[in-house]
Amino acid sequence: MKFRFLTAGESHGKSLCAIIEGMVAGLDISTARINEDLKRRQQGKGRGGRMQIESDTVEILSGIRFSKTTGSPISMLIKNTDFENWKIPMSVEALNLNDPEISEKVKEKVITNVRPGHADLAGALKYGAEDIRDILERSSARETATRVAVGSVAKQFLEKFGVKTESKILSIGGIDAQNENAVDDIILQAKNKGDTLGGLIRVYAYNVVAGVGSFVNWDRKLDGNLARAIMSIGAVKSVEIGLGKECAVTVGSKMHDEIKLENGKIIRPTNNAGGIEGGMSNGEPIVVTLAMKPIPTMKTPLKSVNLNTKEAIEAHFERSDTCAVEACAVVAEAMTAIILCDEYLEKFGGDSVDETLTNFKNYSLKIGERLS
Ligand code: EPS
Repeated sequence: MKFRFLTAGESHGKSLCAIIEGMVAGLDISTARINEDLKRRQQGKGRGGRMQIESDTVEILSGIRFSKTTGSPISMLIKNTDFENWKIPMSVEALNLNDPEISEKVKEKVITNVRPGHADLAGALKYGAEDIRDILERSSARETATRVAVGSVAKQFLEKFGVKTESKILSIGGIDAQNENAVDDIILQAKNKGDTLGGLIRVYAYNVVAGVGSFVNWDRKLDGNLARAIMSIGAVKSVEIGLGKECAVTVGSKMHDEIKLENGKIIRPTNNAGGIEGGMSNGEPIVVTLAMKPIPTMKTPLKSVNLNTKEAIEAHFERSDTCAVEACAVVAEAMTAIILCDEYLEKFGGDSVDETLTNFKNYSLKIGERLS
């Protein structure tokens, strides 16, 4: 992996942050573009109260000078405005719990009622947490804001190579997204019932050059790397490439995309492969479809247990979104861009964007000759 990143930060901690390593030097980065993507992630039908509090913007701390990358690690910060209300229960320093006022504020935010569908139960068992907040804070989807910021840097790199990523909502709660009124209705119904909704999202990457990824070993396969990246988004439960699971009920003659000649050029009239064959891009648009589950934090909670007292209780609820499918689409776009950015850097190498572009142009010329 050439382009890599780590994120840190809790949902109600002081801030979220990310460090990117491996971005080449000399790439123009627009902070405004990063902020546009962050804003897109905050929008969408069915979002909850937290998004009213936050207006996510990035502060770049390193790796960029006069708007250009230097080749050094890029570090970025996104502040949690809500932290103002969480200073005591999210304190980094040990607190004087003998002070009744402080102790009360800490106790108020202790969670012992594990939420089905979230990281709470397994996380508490794994890390030995008695207060589930230690698990909830980091497993919260708030972390995806940092991924969107990293994804925006990846997108700005990919644009130099003509690659564009895009996402589309296919359905929400089983309703075709084109039927906007019905979608609005179903979200309102779910909200009134204290329930939540998931949906189907499709991500496209256009103009990806053929030959990115490889068939020679499992961990170099582009589809494998994309699937892992998309599946790593908290609420995602399935990832499909191209025709996806339909391939299981489609005969080979209808499944595979024929290779034809048109005016002496090699073309593919169909794209059931979703732009990936043999773990490599084949020059057609890359098409990834993902299913997002309904958010497990519900106003009308499911039955659960108190992990400390073993009493039957209702799962914890603080605040949640009824539906965050539109936000998830922006995150999925970001993860797709991150993987493609890494693959481009792997294939074309270099330490400055000019060097990477020169390598890319040479390769494109060569394959262009073979395809026409
Ligand atoms: C989110 C921030 C969270 C939630 C949501 C997504 O903020 P808070 O917990 O303060 O309401 O709104 O995350 C979840 C519901 C979850 O279960 O992870 C965000 O920034 O996208």
